Amino acid sequence: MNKKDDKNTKTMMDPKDCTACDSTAQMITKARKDGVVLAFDRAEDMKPCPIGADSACCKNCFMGPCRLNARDPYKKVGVCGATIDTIMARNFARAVASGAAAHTDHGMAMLELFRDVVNGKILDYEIKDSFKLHSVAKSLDIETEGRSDQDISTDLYKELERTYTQVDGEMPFVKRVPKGTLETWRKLGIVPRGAMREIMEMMHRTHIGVDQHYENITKQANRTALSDGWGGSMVATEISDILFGTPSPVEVGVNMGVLKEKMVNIIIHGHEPNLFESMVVSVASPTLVQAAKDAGADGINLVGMCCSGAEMMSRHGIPHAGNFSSTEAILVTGAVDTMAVDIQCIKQGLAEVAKCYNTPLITTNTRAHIEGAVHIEFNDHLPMECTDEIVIKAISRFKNRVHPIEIPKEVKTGIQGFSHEYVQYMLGGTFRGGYAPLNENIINGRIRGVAGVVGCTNPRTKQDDSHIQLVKELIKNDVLVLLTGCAQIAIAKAGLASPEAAHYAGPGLREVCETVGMPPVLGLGSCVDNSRILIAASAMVAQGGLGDSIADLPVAGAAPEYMSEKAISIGHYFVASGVYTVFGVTFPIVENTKFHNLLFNGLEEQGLGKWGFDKDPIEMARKMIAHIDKKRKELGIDQ
Ligand code: XCC
Ligand code: SF4
Repeated sequence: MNKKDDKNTKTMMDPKDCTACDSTAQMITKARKDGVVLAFDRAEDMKPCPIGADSACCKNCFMGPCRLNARDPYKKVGVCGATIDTIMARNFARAVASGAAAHTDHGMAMLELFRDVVNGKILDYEIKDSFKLHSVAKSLDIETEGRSDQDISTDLYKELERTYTQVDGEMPFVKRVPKGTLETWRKLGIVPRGAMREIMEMMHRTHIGVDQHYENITKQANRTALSDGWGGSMVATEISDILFGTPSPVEVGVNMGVLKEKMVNIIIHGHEPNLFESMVVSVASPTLVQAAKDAGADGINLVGMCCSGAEMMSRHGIPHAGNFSSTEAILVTGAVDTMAVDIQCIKQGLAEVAKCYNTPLITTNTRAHIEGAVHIEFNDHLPMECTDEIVIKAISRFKNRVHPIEIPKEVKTGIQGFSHEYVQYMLGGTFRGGYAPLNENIINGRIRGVAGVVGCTNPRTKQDDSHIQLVKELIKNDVLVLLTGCAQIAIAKAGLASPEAAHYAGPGLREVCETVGMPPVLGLGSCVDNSRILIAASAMVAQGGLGDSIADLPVAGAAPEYMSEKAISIGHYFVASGVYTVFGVTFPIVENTKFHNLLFNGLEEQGLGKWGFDKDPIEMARKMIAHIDKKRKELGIDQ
């Protein structure tokens, strides 16, 4: 049952403590008035199991589940004899495998789409960015001179298919890894072969009675995570750019105020851009626009949420209504005429909330059905069959709106759409005698370092709040911030994505922002677009003056409000690529154990990056800045 019972009413948290987003707070209040329960309330009701939270519980076989005591972690072992380190390492590795599988399967779907566009089996999409096609092909040593896009694409498909299917050797995009980083991986034996093999081996090794040394389990977790960052995710990003266009800066409005009372409002929420791309075509169809007008609407208003929203916002300037923690809340406006979803981060709770407001919730992907939702399968070969149907459902809901509408007014406008190519063009490009401008600005200290702030929002912590505090503290200290996913949306809602936000930056970063006309934070897109940060980091190494591996760079990463296994995979591929990466909210580990020491120190001693954890965003910033300063010192640029 979704309607709350009376006994819950007393203990409810003030909406202002649930979220830093005024729109979402307004909708939490309305939901409670309407008797509708959201994830914020369920989070209060659902106390996490403390043993599970510490990852001290194993249920990998049916002699268990075995629960160890986090306060005295070495006192007990599981029925099979597994120690706390084995149990935590296996749990962590399985989270990496699941997150990597999600990105890899998404990337594979994009690659299959690309294949069928190239061989002429799919006619509704085309190669939009031939320049990008050529540059990706060149980066993989595919001959491009004097060849047709068709021939280059055929070779590129064959090459990238190895990302998934190869059983031995090195993945194609390993060619982009800086020399020093690659040497370390080769020495450690963690260069990813093929994503399917790495994920399969990870699942095998974490089965009862296989790999029972936390160091060896972590070694395969490194390889699996790298197969995501430099494999599945990177393929998803690069192929999506080739098919749909590489993002470049665009001004766009973010937050629930992008809904329009007098229009048919359609929200697309999920991760794969093809559904959304076809929606753009459907909502422009003169027949459907006319149908909307006949139903009394001014037109059709298409907006995005979560990651496919972030991608479409970056590529096409499509308005974005909010991040993960706002997806149920926005339905409470009563103004959403249809929400259509594909894969990942789609709360099952949406079905009940949608029902309360008579909003059709439409699932579209064969991999992701939800009980109580309408399923209209999206087929790449006939995409409009699904997307037209979504529009028709939305128009009919508009006509039959029964609920009063309350749309929060907030919209913040900012600049989005910074692909790694654009970052390089803006801050790199031509060499001025010495190093490229980004490197030059880092060397001369105007920019102290670069931070990637990424990841989800999580109802276990005040929505957006840690993102905002962390980013403000970083830019105040002259750290340039790159953003993706729900973090990017949190920062956009706070108004920090506009060039005017440069006044929050320290004097050095402010000067750079004012010269270039850019905001102090650069939004790069969705979760898979974290691969853009890897490419940007590789470019920084290639442009010289900052060492020969990613681990040498004055950079750091953070996911202050993460919640998904994908975030663990992303965090771990940054760590394995050489980046100090700090997470917030919670960390699935018992402190003062060997496995903890490996993640938080040992990996760095092997030449990789390392994990960090802090609940307090200002402390988190302090740790990241200290790391950046340490790297500057090692590079001899700490004047
Ligand atoms: Fe999901 Fe990608 Fe996390 Fe947002 S940030 S909650 S994973 S939508 Ni990528
Ligand atoms: Fe218990 Fe070992 Fe089975 Fe895990 S694998 S549930 S520790 S017996």
